[in-house]
Amino acid sequence: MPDRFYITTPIYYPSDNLHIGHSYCSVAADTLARFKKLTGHDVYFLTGLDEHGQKIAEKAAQRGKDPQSYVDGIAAATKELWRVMDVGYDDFIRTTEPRHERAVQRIYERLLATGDLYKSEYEGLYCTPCEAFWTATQAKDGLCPDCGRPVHPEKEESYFLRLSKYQDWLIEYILSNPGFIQPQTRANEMLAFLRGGLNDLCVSRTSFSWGITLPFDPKHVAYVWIDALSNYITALGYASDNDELYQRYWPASVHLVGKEIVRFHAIYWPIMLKMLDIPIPRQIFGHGWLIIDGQKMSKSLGNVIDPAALCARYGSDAVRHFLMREVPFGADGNYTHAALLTRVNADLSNDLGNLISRTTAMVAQYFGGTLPEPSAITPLEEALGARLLALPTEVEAAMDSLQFSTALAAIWRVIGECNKYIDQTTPWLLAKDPDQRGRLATVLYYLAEAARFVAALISPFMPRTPQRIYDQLGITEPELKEWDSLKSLTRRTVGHTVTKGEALFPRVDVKKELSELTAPAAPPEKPASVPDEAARQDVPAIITIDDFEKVKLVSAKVLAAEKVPKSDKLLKLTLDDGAGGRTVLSGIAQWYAPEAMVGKTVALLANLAPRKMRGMVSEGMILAASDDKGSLRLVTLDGDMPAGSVIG
Ligand code: ME8
Repeated sequence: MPDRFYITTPIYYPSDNLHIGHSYCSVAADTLARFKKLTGHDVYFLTGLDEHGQKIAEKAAQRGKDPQSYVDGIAAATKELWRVMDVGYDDFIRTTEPRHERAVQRIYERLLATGDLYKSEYEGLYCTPCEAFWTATQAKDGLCPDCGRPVHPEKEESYFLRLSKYQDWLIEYILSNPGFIQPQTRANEMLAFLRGGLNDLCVSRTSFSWGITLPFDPKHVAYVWIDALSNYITALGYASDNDELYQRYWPASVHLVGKEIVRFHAIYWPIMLKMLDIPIPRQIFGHGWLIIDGQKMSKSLGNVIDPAALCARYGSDAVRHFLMREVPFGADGNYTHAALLTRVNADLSNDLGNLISRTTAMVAQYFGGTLPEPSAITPLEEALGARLLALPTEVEAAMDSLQFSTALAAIWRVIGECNKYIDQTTPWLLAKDPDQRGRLATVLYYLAEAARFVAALISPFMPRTPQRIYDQLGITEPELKEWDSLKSLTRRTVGHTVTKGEALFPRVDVKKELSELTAPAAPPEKPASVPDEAARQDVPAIITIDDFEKVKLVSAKVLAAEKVPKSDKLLKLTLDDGAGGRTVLSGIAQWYAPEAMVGKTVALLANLAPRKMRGMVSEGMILAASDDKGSLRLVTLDGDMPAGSVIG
């Protein structure tokens, strides 16, 4: 019986269309799922959307929609994105589906029956974007420790999970199962968190209704994280009439998650499962973030990259290859268009493209397009053959520890060796000497075999390219594309019709692409009649006074100002904000000399998430008016006011 492999991505918040950071995890999960299928496992791959919670309800209201139709729109766009990126999931679960809602209600009932779920009262500081409660010590300066946005006090009668009871069990489990939380740094963080002591977790809300109603107390809706985590079992039919998939695939082999949500998966989720007497997942892997200019991508910072646009330009295989090759899985990595384009040219167009085009062109030219039978081999072929036969094991070892970039690096080392082998064997010289016909045949046969190995091994990463390689090599037999066919070199390819096709990855003009990619998008054409939903989404939404109250504007006095080294635009301002002072970097250097700033009283957006720029942290933003002709004037106060006076 094949080994079972159940892999999941987080279910994403449909608070906006997904960006390349989200697709990073989905591409990793898809790649691993495909690799496990290739190596003969019985694979199940789950993804989906986390559609409940206050944040989604607020977002829908901002867009003037009811939550369900809002999330329906994002769900359709997400499925389309996965289609474009070849993310071939087996199931896509949405937490608003009745199958999920019913099962979550059963889960709450079962938790209540165990006595580990109880009713009490909660008071704390709540971060709406993260849907998480914090203590005052955790939320320093009133800001969420996870996302840096402001928290607000919230008090409610709630249900709690008795996490504290399972703290020691979990510590013990993590210590005796080193593979459970990976990479190891994340396990260490979780152990430190657990040793700090677990508070019981508040798992119901009465302050909003966009959630799953608790069947035994309908004033309450399920805490969005319990609702969300449950997806990994509800999608398999847990607590339903048909739990065949659950019986077959649970426990999950690996939950892939971003590093900031490891805590939910490695602490709350296993404890919740333990309470339910369900086996816990075999592994939680916390990957790093794709960073832009030192910051996590986010719609509100306006630095998101749309993966669909990149796929349309360079092909999804190129984008997938970049995502899996550029950064070791687990670490953070900077995203730049230049790095993507360099990968396209160096790895795909040069290394891989050249190997395939040189091999197929030479078979076409020297053997009329029929792959010849090899004759005697030399130490060069012996070495290349040994490298090819060792490669699948090397790739599998890297994949088993989720080191996608190591696996690709190993494949590309062999591609490099093949290109070197062409230079060493100089087939174009062999072709001139009729006595070397056998030698030439051997060289081209080995190259064609190398191309076959490479095609199969890259297939989990780049699902489209292998078929293009097989077409050129004339390989139609499914068995010659399988994992087992990589256990030996085969003669079955001899006699195949080989054709030189189009270049797999045409070279890109980096300079031209960069200028086009960074140019602002053309304004959308105005619809002739009623604006459609998409067009309407770009119009700033009408906000209520409650929305405005989230913005903390205060007067601040500029104590010192200086130019930021190596920047034409930025001034570093030291401000008295009436609360101990802060530093703000402001892009006003073209309009204001540093000395002209000192002594001014400005309007400060005080609760903006801190932002790293040029190695410094800017803690807020000062307000200014600008026009489209390039003028800019600061907003200052009409008269004297103490620093820290509230504006609004
Ligand atoms: O946390 N780079 O949803 P989410 C890499 N609904 N990964 C990134 C990223 C980036 N720039 N930006 C986001 C949630 N992600 C919950 C999950 S699961 C039961 C519930 C990753 O949409 C992020 O790290 O905020 C996380 O793993 C995932 O996208 C979903 O984030």
